[in-house]
Amino acid sequence: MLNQELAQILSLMADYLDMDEAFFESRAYSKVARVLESMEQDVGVIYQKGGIKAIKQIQGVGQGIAYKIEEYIKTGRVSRLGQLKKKCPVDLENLSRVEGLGPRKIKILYKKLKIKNLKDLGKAAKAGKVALLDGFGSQSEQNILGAIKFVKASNERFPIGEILPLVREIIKELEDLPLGGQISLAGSLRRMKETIKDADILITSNKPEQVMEHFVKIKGVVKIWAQGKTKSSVRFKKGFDCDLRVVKKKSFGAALQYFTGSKDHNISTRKIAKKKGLKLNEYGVYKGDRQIAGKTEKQVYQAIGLPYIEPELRTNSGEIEAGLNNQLPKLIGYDDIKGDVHCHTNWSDGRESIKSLARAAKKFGYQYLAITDHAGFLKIAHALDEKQLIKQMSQIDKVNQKLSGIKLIKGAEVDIRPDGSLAIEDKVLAQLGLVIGAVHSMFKMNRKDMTQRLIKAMNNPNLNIVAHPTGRVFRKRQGYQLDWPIIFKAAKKTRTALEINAHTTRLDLKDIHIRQAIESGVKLVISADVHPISYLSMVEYGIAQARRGWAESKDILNTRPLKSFLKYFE
Ligand code: DGT
Ligand code: CA
Repeated sequence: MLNQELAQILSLMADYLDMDEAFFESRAYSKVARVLESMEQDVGVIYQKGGIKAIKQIQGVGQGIAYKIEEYIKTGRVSRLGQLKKKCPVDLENLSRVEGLGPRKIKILYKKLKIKNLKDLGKAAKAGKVALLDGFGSQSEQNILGAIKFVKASNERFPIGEILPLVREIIKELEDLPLGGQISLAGSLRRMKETIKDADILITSNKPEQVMEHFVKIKGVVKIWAQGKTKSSVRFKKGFDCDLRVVKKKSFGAALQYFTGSKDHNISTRKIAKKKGLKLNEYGVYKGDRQIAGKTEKQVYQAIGLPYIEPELRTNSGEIEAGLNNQLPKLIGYDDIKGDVHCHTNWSDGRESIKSLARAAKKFGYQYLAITDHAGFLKIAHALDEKQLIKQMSQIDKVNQKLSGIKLIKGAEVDIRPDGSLAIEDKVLAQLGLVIGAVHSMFKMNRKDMTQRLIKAMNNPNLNIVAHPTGRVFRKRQGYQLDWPIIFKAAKKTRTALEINAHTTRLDLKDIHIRQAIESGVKLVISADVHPISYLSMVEYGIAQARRGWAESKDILNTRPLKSFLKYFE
């Protein structure tokens, strides 16, 4: 996790340097930030083993940056960042999250209007002062006002991918204690909700004081809100809180049910218990004063007349009724995906060669992998043109011959132009085994035009999958609006699958759209939009998203073996 922290800091430094017009240095910092983001090995470990010399071996790292990295590993801070902030005292972290604002525009806002933070920006925009600046205008002012709201709202919650790995480490530390008994995640994390406010953990132990003593000292704790015998609450450096509760063995299931929530699900389950003349609370299910269930969740549900309900379904959106009628879906399992169908290599903006990505995917347990580098006009992602695609296809053929145990599909992620046409000639697309289409430009089209854009693309017989269908990016971009019933109808008719993009910054489609898509008979795929190898494991978040959308294995095409996966598109 040190890699991600450092990447964030270096990239923030790059922005400050950019504002300071140290463009060359800025580029160097942001390059290293990107390298760290996707590096497999932990920088901390590299430093431990080989010191500063080993740090300098990391791609793009020169003397200066190496010392900054060392300073951060040793002290948890980089003093140069403080100096840069002093020189230009603006809240770049939040301001640059406003869509359309980069370091240069932020500098103009600071120089001309003394805008330092979101609050200043909101005030100035409301007063119409921003529109008057060169390079802004009234449309841009309106966009800024909308974007501020979005940033403020997304500041309150973290994408699950930023929190779950950390909390798993915390749980592992607690598990390693010779003091604990059973332990489990609870709350929104256990429900695998796409964003998380705070983490909840339950544990059984007959030495609660010692458990708590250890918990509040775990690495990364920056504040102790409360330390008690049954509940402690701390803040982690990353900025989120974590509650740990010690519960009795005989109540573990009931506590788990209660603290997993959601609150609305709990209200419904309690009502059901009441109807049966029972009482359900965090200690158990009671008939009068007698506990009739509580040790396991399954028993708790059973006692009130329900089958076990998977945490991802607990949102009070029909799961209770389905449970009562024995109509709960048999959710797709976390091991059901047979291959990733959206992968980038170093032919475009990925990091790996075709071969090494294939090997990693085989090791990950996959039977197949679609190589879908960017193709069309997306320059920043080094999109391939027709000629390069043809060249790549023959390369993939060669690699396929040498591989065993995994098959590569020749594919591409093609830009969908604003008019809905695909940015690669049809006769080349027709030679590919899998064509993904994606919107990478003109995000601000209105609902009707964007819907038409996608419909036209889906009507191209060469298109198989629409990637990240709403284009939303956490903390960066709200998705564009679509007319869903029309999209689903066209997807079904043209046998176009919609993607559940599992990348933690996307999670696109959302759960509600997944559920509607399935009800409309649309097939889906789950893919991790693999760039570096480490992304492969992000598939878990996509599966969680699918489960929250009530998806079964049969709804997700890449749970099928290769042949029948491809057959759907014939
Ligand atoms: P979050 O933290 O906003 O991402 O979402 P949760 O679901 O983790 O919410 P949190 O941490 O406030 O509470 C954890 C669980 O505790 C919640 O899912 C259900 C339960 N809970 C909390 N407050 C209440 C309440 O007022 N009534 C009931 N029935 N359950 C509650
Ligand atoms: Ca919580």
